[in-house]
Amino acid sequence: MECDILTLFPRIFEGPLDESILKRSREAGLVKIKVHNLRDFTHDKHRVVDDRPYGGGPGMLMKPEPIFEAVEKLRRADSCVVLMTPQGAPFTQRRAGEFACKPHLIIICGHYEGVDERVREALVHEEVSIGDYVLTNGALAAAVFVDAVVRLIPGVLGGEQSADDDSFAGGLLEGPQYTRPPEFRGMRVPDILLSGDHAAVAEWRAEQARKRTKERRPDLLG
Ligand code: JFB
Repeated sequence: MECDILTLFPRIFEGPLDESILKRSREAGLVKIKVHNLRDFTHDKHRVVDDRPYGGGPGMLMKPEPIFEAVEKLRRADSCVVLMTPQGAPFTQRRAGEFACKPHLIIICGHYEGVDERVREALVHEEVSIGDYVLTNGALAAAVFVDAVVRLIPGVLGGEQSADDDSFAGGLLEGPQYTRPPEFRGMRVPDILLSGDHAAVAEWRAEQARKRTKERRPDLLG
């Protein structure tokens, strides 16, 4: 997969994209992520990317010209252009899996109060929101989006960390998990996990997952 990210704050991506799984999958060539500064697509002396909204109101909007110039330079016939916005469709594990199948993503991070509507009309295929809370801009949302999508690309997770085992993958939350030692500060690991009975362990885990999901996220049970 190739992924081009358009932002006014390219440095926000330096941390998340250069660590751990994302770093390794980039080095292995499984994903090619490029971060572009939208100011590089301006032509005026002050590299202006924002302007005041017609009709008045507080705050500034992103001007259409730098975004159009960037997208028209980067896009191909098979590109999917995504806009991060609080008005977007909720981003879910299912959506992440759909985006992981796209050969080329162009992600527009909004800033200020948002983008000129003509960007949506003419360039954007999908509008996405990572959740019902308010961020200061779209860059952190895009970093979350890319993280969730890239780890679903075949080969990105090693055999040991399979995406199939994740919370949500089976539509349920994961139950409790333990590692050594078998007793820590008087707290015991459940005997069944030490029993070596794989069928019994699987049944216990399934039951714990159902119980935890019912308690914490009954909405997931439908
Ligand atoms: C995304 C953004 C802003 C208008 C503008 C661009 N789940 C999410 N919350 N907030 C955002 C998001 C996503 N995806 C988000 C892009 C922009 C927020 N802002 C700031 C906040 C409220 N209303 C500008």
